[in-house]
Amino acid sequence: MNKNAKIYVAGHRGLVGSALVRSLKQGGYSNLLTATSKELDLRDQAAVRAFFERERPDHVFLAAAKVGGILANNDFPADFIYQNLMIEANVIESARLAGVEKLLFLGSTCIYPKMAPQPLKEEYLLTAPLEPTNEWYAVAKIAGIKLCQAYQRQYGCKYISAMPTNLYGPEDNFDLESSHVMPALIRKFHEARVRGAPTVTVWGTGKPLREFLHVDDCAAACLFLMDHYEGEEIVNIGVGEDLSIAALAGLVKQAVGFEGEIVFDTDKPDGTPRKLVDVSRINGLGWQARIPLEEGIASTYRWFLANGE
Ligand code: GFB
Repeated sequence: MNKNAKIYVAGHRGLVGSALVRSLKQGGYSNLLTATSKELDLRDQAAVRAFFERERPDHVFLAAAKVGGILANNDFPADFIYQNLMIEANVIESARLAGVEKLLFLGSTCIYPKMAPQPLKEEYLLTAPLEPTNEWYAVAKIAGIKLCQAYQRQYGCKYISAMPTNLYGPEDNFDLESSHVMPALIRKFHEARVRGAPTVTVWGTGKPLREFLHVDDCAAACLFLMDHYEGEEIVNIGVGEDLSIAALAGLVKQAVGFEGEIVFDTDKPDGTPRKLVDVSRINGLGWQARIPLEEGIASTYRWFLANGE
């Protein structure tokens, strides 16, 4: 990307979008384009077309999405499939019509089959059934991947797709009902310590395995791919290591300084048993994650103390 290129970050107030804006600013990109959801409803086709027609960005990072943790995905299937399909279709088609040079679409590792071999290689996409708690979101994200691939084939558009593993970091959603596990645990352990509560409840059995990538690493990977990748195939973004939810709870407990017990609520869903990505494609291109998990948890907790409470 040219330093003066006009770069549109869709979803700039979210976890990934805000990290992209930070990274782009740090990298000296000064011509950034953003719009809040009040200014531009990405589900509104006419509004999105008019925005692209008027603004004509050179590059687009498509980080806008309806997202949430395991319970939100399970409880609001219509919101997750409809809103994501609309956002992707509107942005991708409008980008083509406005002559956008390059677009990066952000997917998720829940696009892979529930029982796929681990680590998850990019070619496992669409080889077996999805995890039921998030199949609505996953189907929408798979449609986004297929839009990019179809636009490459039919129109020669340089639209690429990246699949980040579970992300965490500043600007995350810390609402206990709709959030992902990392922000939920940070908040639960913090509040329990402050209240002097004897226990913290962790959902599920604690046995599922997950991989966690700091969102600043994810943003760095996205900028890297925008500059160095043009293929039709999707690219995983991750660290290549995972841990159990029980082990994660232990790390967050330690970072927060909670001294009570951890209790597991097995009435809550576990979701997919394991989700570890194979990072050989992105490593082979020349990019690697840098932020160790303990350091990332500590800095995210500091951010929560300063902003999130
Ligand atoms: O992060 P999470 O909601 O999403 O949950 P998924 C991961 C694991 O942590 C599950 C457990 O096994 C949860 O049961 N967990 C334990 C908790 N305590 C908590 C808690 O307090 N809150 C939450 N949220 N989980 C999502 C998908 O799956 O991952 C999305 O639903 C997306 O579509 C996202 O792909 C990255 O990793 O299970």
